[in-house]
Amino acid sequence: MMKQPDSGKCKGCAASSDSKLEKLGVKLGQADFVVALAGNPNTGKSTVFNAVTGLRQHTGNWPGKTIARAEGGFSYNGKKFKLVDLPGTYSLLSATEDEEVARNFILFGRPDVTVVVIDPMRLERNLNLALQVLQITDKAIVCVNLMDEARAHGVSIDGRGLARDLGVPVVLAAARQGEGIDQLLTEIDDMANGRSSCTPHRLKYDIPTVQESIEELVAALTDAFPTMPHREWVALRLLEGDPRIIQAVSTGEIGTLGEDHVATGTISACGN
Ligand SMILES: Nc1nc2c(ncn2[C@@H]2O[C@H](COP(=O)(O)OP(=O)(O)OP(=O)(O)O)[C@@H](O)[C@H]2O)c(=O)[nH]1
Ligand SMILES: [Mg+2]
Repeated sequence: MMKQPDSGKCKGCAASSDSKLEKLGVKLGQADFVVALAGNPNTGKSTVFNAVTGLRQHTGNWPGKTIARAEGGFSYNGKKFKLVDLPGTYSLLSATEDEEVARNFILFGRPDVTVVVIDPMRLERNLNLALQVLQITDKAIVCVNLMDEARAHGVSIDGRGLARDLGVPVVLAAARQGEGIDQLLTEIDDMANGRSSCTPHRLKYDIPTVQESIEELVAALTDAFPTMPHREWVALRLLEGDPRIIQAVSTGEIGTLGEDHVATGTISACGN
């Protein structure tokens, strides 16, 4: 069992940052930053989304509730943030229809910050997605939600140790009670504005032949899709034979996945 960290923030501290938060609902206008909420199903992403935007995106205690992107806004410290609530996904490699919405936005939607919401009672499975996200971005925050349930089950989380091992900020939260939301907003604000930097844990592909093949594919992808982000990730999927990615590359769709998702963003949440 891991040691309970001294996170430095508590339920009672919310007032200090509440004054900096303005929930904008769907009335956002031009945002300064885009923040994605990613995570396994049922970890509380929509609950975080609602707490911060004031919207009422559907939540429930069964998996798979969010099936399309929902967008809402908030202002914090004078900057406007668009928050994107994504369907739950176990992996960036899996591709049911809902998961593809999440994966396409994380990879090609160019979020300024990606918050990965994880369940402390299913750490191993949840960290799989977190580590995949850390492979592709150094602007990520891990939010360990459902901490009230974890405590009730005698599970404690060493937030500082996890942050050190992952190389990104970790926030412990119980979003339904508003616990940890203030600290999450501070971390998002710091990261979006470049006041915090991180060095995420990354796997290295140091087998020379694999590395050479990746470099060759990245060069070809750069020629074909000069503005596409995460070309190394796409190259790895091509090497693995991911059928959906092979199809998207051969049809050229891969170059527009991010644009599609920005253009067709769904505002499925309802205002207060
Ligand atoms: N006890 C407790 N329950 C929570 C907390 N956060 C969310 N929940 C509950 O967990 C359930 C799932 O929450 P959602 O916000 O819908 O989870 P989600 O990650 O959006 O789920 P998907 O859209 O299916 O991926 C709901 O019943 C929430 O009320 C929390 O911090 N503590
Ligand atoms: Mg949801």
